Formats: sequence, C-alpha cells, structure tokens
Amino acid sequence: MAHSYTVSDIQVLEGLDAVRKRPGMYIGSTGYRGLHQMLWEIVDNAIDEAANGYATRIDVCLYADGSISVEDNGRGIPVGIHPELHVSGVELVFHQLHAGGKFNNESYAYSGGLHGVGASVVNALSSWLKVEVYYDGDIYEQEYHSFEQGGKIHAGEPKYPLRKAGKTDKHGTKVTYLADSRVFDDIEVQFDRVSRRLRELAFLVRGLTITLTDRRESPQKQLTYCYMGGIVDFLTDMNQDKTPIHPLPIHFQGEKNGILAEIAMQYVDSEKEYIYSYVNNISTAEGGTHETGFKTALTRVMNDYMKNIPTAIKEKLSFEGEDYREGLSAIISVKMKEVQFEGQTKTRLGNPEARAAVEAIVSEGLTLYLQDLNNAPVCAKIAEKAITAAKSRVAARKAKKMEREKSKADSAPLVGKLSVCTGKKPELNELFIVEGDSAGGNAKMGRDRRFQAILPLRGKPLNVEKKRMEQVLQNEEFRSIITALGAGFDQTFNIANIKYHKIIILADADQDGAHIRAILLTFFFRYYRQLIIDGHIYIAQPPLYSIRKGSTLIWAHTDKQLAEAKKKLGRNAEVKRYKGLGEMSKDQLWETTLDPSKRVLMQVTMEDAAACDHIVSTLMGDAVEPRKKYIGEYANFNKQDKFKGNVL
Ligand code: TSJ
Repeated sequence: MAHSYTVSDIQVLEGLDAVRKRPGMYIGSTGYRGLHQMLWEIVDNAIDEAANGYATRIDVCLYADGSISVEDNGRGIPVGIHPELHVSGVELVFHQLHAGGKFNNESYAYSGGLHGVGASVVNALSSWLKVEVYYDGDIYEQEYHSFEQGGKIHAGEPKYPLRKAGKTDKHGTKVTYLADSRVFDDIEVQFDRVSRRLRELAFLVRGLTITLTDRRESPQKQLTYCYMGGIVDFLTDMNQDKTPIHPLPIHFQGEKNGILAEIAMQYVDSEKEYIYSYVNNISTAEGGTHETGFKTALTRVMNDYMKNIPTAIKEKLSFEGEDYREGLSAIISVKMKEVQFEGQTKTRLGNPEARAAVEAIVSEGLTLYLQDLNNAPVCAKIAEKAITAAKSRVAARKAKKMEREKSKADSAPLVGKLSVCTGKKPELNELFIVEGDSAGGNAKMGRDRRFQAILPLRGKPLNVEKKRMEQVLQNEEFRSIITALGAGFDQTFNIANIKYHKIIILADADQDGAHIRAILLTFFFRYYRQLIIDGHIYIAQPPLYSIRKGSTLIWAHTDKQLAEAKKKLGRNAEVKRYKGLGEMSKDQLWETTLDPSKRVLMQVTMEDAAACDHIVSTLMGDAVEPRKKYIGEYANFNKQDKFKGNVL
C-alpha cells in the first residue's frame, strides 16, 4: 500500500453523547434490527481487514451475559499516540465519532457503507466495551463504559487509557461489548440471523474462515464457515435444491475504472430469475446500476450469439432481455469507492459509473466464455433455453391478453368477497387476508370498518412456486388479492397505486395456517417483492391462550407468557387454548388481533433476499428431500418464539 497510515489520519468530529440522544439516526432503530446492526458495525471492520488481505480468520462469540466478542488476526488497530490529540489510535476509533467512512478513506481500498464510523457508535450504545489489540508481541487493552451521573448519561467513556496487559504471539484485534439494555428493547441476538450473515460474508470473502460460537446455552454451539470457491460456492449452494442445466457455474471477474466486478451465473431448470447482487459485501436487494449493467451486457452478448443459432434463424425468433434470464441464477459482487445507496431501504446502488463498468466486464467475460469451444455443450443448452423462453413468452402474452379481456367481463363477483373499508387514505388502510370463511365473518363484524378491509380466503390458494404465471392468474384466491390490492400485477404493478399500506395475513396458529402463510408469502415474494422490501406485509399474531380468573382475563402469545400469566393469576386460573381463529368471538378477535392499540403484528422483512429465496424454494419447490430436512431441523409449530429466527 503506497499510503502509510498514521493516527493523524483519523478525523475527529463530536462526542458520543449525541449518539445516545438519537440512536436511530446512527443504527436505524433500537429494535432487533439496530441490535444486530451493532454487531455488523464491528464485524464489518474485521471483514475489511480480511478483504484487504491482512486477516484470514474472524471469530464471533455470544456469551451468556449477552455480551459478544469479535476477534480477527489482522494488523491490530493502531496503538500509537496521535501527535496532536495525544490519545491512542484505538481511543480515537472508539471514543470519537468519525466522518465519512474509514478513518481516512485511503486506509482501505474498498469498504462498505457506514462503517468505520461504527465502532464509536457501538461503544456509545453499549453498557461496556473492551478492546484488545495484539501487536508486535504485546497485548494492549482498554475498557469503556456508559454510566449515569447527575441525571446525565455519559456514553462510552474510557475507564483508563490504552495500556499494556501482557505478552502474546498473536496479532489482531478483539472487541467485546454488551449492548445497553437502556437503549435496546431486547439485547438478545438471534443465532440464525447472525449465522446466516456470517455465512454470507464467508462466501463473499473467498478463503476467509469465520467461526460463530454460542455459549449462551449449554452445550455450546459452534459453526465454521470457509469457502475456497467464494461466490461460485455461494451460487452452487443457492442452487442445491434446483436442477442446473449445466454442471459448473460460469464465472468471471474484471476491473474497469477502479470498479471491480465478480460474477457467478448458472442456468437452472425453472422459469424464474434469481439475481442477487452485492456492493462491498452489502446486499443490494433493490438492485441498481450494477444489475442494470449486467442485464444490458447479457442481452447484448446473447443477442449477438443467437444470430448464429440455426433454429432461431429458421423460426425468425426475436428475443427480449428477459428470455436470457429465465432460470438464470446469478450473483454479482461489486467493489467500489464512494458508494451511493438509494431506494426505500437504501439497498439500491445509484452510482452511474457502476453500470458502465459492470457492463464492460460482463460483455468481455461472457463473450470469451461463449467463444471457448470447450464450453460448446453448455452454450447449446443456454441457446435452447432462450428459444423456449422466447416462445413461451409470446404464448403467455397472448393468454394474458385473453385473461384481461375475460376478467373485465367478470370482475364484479371477484371483489364481492372483499369487505372494503370506508376510509380513502391508503396510508391508513389495512387489508386483512383471513384464512377461512368463518374467521372472515367474525373479522368482518369485529373490525373497525373505517380503515380495515377484510378478504376471506376459502380454501388454500395454490402454491405459486410450482406454477407458471398464467396459472397464478387463473386462481380465484390470487385474483381476488390482486384486485383488492389495486396496484396491477407483474409488468403493470405500480406500488404507488397500492390501496392498503398494511397487508396483514391472518391465519390460524396450526400447520394449515403455517402452510397458507408460506404460500401467501411466496406469492408476495415472487410477484410483489417491493411490498416486502418496503415493509407493507405483516403477519397477525393471534394469541394462543387465554387465562381467566374471576373478571381478569389475560391473553398469551407464547408458552413463556402463559407461564407468567398463570403465576400472576394463581393456581386455579382457567386456561383455554385457541386452536383456530373461528373459536374467538368477534369482540375477542377485535381485542386481541385487530385493535391496533393492543394487537401484535410481525413485520415481514427481506434482510437477506438470497436466504429468503432459498427457504421459499426449499419449502415450496419441487424437491421433497430438502424440505423434509428443513422442516425436521427448524419447524416447531407449537412454539412461537421459534419463528422469530426465521426469515419469513
Ligand atoms: F470496529 C472495530 F473498530 F471495533 C474493530 C476493528 C473491530 C474488530 C473486531 C477489528 C477491527 C480491526 C481494525 N481489525 N483490523 C483493523 N485494522 C486497522 O484498524 C488498521 C491497522 C493498520 C493500518 C495501517 O495502515 O497500518 C490501518 C488500519 C485501518
């Protein structure tokens, strides 16, 4: 590295107390998202050290007291004293808020969004934090804590200056912190969520070993991730429940104007498109310029290629970009400086220069691949797939046109099932999609009709994962949902026209209900993904138990709450278990599930689109074995707490 790092590169801005005043501004929220973001702020720093070639392993450990440690074997945060500020580099990292990324942007070639800023924010929002640096034979340590004094909170104050604390032959950095329960609703991180992201990072940084140890329960759990194939392994893993039409992913990478792009792609036996992209190891669920560049290049290169394919010439086929993306699964990983994120959830890449760079890299890589005679059998299969896609696209458009004409004629009975609300403001309105006519009837009577609309579903809607779009459109349950949403479908979908800002799935807490939920979520995931991204989809959580004694009535959602309620009401309290929504009266349904001031809703998020897709295709796709395995490992339909850890 030409530029040598000194502690004076670290820019100083303001104190940490500001972070305490508005935690949301720095880590998004004080709910579980923010709590996990704390960990990612720390991990990202270690990842940068590894991605830049200085560290080969990262160990994350969750402890019983709620604290978490992250250790890497990199160079160690600088321990030298800053010439003007007279404190160590370590203390500057943890005790000062930093401007714009890495201490000074030159220290790392490419790094993610917020971080570098992150360490001091984590310190400010922790009860305590300890850093250890292993450098040149010595152990250095420093501890910080947050405490109240005279009614004022002092955030992330050092207990002592950085000091030597023994000898070591290790090198690297270890940070241990305890998120402050005065800041966060809950400080317990979710093992599944953490392991999923660490696994993803291990794929994205080829060869890096990441371990996760959970010492919160005995026996402790430990996972180790290391992928020598990087994103090629990632793609292979993503496709394990699908049927690839060629054995090895196509893989290439390149650099253009300081932008690096690496691509792995493989066609599978499916009509769907699975493109996942990353920028500096951050998932870009909303896509952006790099995805556009990829698609443009794919279309152009394939159009050229198809000009020489006899069947295509003979049948005078004309192709569209989407024909080359049917059954395509791909991972795009881009590294660049000065990233601009846009979109509702700041997960869309905005930099225009990334489009041109990725387009050039993909054009070159793909052209070379197609020209290589060793790849001829694969190329023939890809060409054949494009031909099938083009033909079925033409057929599908015809069918859809007919469908539209038909539905114009008989759309009246469809909306008949829906009980609309009287209010006209979509941002206030809620659509409940209710399992079963009888629960639907109660919900209709129990709701607040000013802003709550009810759509009862008769039977089980069909499983969209196994069907083509035309069949989905013919299904009455889905047609009534599409009509109720009022925002079009597929190519005509426009989120701006959505009639309800909360779409709430209300199904029983049994296996049938879980199945219906999964089918509906799959439908939204495949055809209305933006609704999930923008946080419009919710799952209602009706209580499982009522506990009554005399005139006191307590509702419980979990076994834990049940136990608490029993303790509170004493031994001879009467417990009733609700197996279905139909067992509740309209008033009970209002009180427990519909009333915004009392109900519990679970918002469906798409933190990790790839994992979400994976679970959907595992649970809903053709292959039976992976589904059995997944259900055997995770599903527990009686214990609600379990669902917290899952993506859907
Ligand atoms: F987030 C954090 F700051 F707390 C943190 C940083 C947490 C963990 C687990 C690791 C790290 C970290 C930082 N690991 N490695 C580094 N590297 C540096 O800070 C570093 C070291 C040397 C040089 C240099 O130019 O000599 C530059 C940097 C940025």
